[in-house]
Amino acid sequence: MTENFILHEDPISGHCYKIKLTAALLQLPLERRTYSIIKGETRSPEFLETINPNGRVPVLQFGKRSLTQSNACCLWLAHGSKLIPEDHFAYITMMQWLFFEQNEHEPNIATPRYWRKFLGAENMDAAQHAALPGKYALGLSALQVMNDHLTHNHFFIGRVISLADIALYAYTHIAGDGGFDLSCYPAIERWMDNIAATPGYIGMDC
Ligand SMILES: N[C@@H](CCC(=O)N[C@@H](CS)C(=O)NCC(=O)O)C(=O)O
Repeated sequence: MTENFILHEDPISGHCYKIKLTAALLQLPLERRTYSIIKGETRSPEFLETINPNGRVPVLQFGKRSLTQSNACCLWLAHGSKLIPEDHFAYITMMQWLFFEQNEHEPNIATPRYWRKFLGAENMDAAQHAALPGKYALGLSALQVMNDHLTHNHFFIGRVISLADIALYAYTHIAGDGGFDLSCYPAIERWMDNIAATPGYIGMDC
């Protein structure tokens, strides 16, 4: 792939990190344009008009085209690479974990991190305080599902790293910021070490 990629991002975002990690593992250059979610910069009229009418990052731009949704951006970057299994069942299984990440993992693990680390308990409204216990319970359940799977698997799809690992690693490795204790999940801890040992790995820079 020879396109010039521009990533519109906020460094505090795990979703944006997924794309940077994918590009790093594939040695794809990525130009980064940063915005502050906390300052509302993705909601400015200019951002809404020229970058993403949905007011969110990440946005991956290439030529006249662009994509939103972190996992879609990773799929575009990794097309035809070793990060996407060739076998059809393995491919669909990878997609299954990407949907799990968006539906069951991220809403319950990333959101408490954002509220605790960036918003602060004193700035959370009543609805957020009320939602927190339910999010913790569902977050713990998602981590248990991951730990059970990884007890018998090196990576999410057998022995080879794929986008399923990248997508789930992004908010798992910083789940402690949201109050989750990862030492209760030894298979997840081993898996995170395996990812960090992958050639080309980069950490999250916030
Ligand atoms: N499902 C989307 C989530 C995108 C998202 O929620 N982005 C957050 C940052 S992690 C954002 O831009 N929030 C700013 C806002 O909503 O104003 C993805 O995977 O990319």
